[in-house]
Amino acid sequence: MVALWALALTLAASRTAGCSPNIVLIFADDLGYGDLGAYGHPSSTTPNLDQLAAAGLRFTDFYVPVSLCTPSRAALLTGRLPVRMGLYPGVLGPGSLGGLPLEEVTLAEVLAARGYLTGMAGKWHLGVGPEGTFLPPNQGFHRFLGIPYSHDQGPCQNLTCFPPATPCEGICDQGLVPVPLLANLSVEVQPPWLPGLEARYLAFARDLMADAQRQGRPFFLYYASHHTHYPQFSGQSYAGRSGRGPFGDALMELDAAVGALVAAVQDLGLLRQTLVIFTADNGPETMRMSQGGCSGLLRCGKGTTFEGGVREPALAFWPGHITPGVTHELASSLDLLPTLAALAGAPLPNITLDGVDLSSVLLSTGKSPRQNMVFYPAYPDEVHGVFAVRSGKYKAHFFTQGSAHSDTTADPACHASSPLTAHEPPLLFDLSEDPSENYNLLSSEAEVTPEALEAMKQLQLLKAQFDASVTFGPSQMARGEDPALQMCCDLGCSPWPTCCLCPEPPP
Ligand code: CSN
Ligand code: MG
Repeated sequence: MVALWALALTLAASRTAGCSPNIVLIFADDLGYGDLGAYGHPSSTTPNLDQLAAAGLRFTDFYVPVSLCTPSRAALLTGRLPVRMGLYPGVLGPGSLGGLPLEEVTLAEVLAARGYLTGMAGKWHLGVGPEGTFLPPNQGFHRFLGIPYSHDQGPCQNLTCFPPATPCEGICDQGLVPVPLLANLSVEVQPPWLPGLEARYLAFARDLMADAQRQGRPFFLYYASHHTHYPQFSGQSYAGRSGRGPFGDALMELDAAVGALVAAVQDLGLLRQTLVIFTADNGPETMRMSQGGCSGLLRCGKGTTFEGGVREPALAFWPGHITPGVTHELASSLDLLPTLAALAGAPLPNITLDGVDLSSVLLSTGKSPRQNMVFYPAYPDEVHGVFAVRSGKYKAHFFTQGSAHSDTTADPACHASSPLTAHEPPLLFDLSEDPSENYNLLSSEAEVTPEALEAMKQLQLLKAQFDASVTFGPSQMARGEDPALQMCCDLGCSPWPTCCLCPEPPP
């Protein structure tokens, strides 16, 4: 055993600078801290993710800055807080005029400039815009196959069950175009049968990897799964098989896709040259009850700044470079751009970044340079600023607000019925002794310690300094919606929008 560890460390130390690793970044949708077997879920079936956790680095304290899809994805791809880019309030819709501003520098742009072949499969949700201005091909991705927003942002009934075209349970938005599957900037199928997506995405991923290898360049694959977002779906091999209902079946198919991606890397002989990262955009949507995912021991879920909304599972797997283990270092999706840029030897964009380089954590050469983490609500404004701040083991909530996304949990503080509340003094939790945020160290019943008072002062100062330093970009959501911007494969057809139908070619 000792010899194996020593070997792993020697390999880590011998990592040659300038040899840019391939990168597979897998991003799950609405998946909570407690959903994976490796994070303690008792009835999930996630053997491939559990294997990545066992053979890679498993983060216990990994955060997204906002517990909602669009802003979380913007943070992931730019290393910047979404308010800086105007990605607030809420999420983008199919007809939104706004999107991820083109002047933002994405991870794909950083890596493409370094010679990577870049591709994205899956859910974008960072805007479509006129002529597809905001789509991935205009944001650094050489190739794109996917749905430009959530699969419930259109009439998705009949799309989620097996066999195709059977009526399914599940609620999705009516009066919008059927969800399109795009290949680069054009509609490939409208609407695609959702349980068939994974096979298409995997074929896309294998082609990207093989083409990059043939061209003698590294690849960056961003694999943004729709699975686990409501309404859940899964292919024939998974429906009813997980032992955890529709959510578990969808998760099981995502898990199998992760296994297939790693197998594809292995088949090309690239395991030691490929860093695989897995995390998710936000915590569980508990308003869907048992179909909404699980935050485990953490409080609340999606739409809130409690731990269940913002703390996510995160795994990093890179045989020969990353020593298997668990890390309690503070880390964030904001850190991926600077970290991956450092590993790839790519220069950082000349712009304010909120992420830090975590390569020392990945390669076990040092501690996390991240000391603090700030959390914005789904509907932020400059008057309230950040709702919560974590520094070391302490987290202070200056404002809390429930969210409909976190309805039905046992704790009313999570629910939409809990209004925006200012806390003076803040709620203060010691997350190492109390990760569930149960025991406010500053409550009137608590015996307030000097350490707690000191932590409170430090966090108050951090909030004040941070809020004063951040400029909100003009809201992209405030640019409004034009239903005519929705992508339609049959331009000029009627009756719009139901006529936007371009079925799959027969098999
Ligand atoms: S999200 O889920 O896109 O994963 O955040 O599918 O906040 O109004 C959120 N929302 C549709 C959704 C709407 C979604 C909203
Ligand atoms: Mg989401």
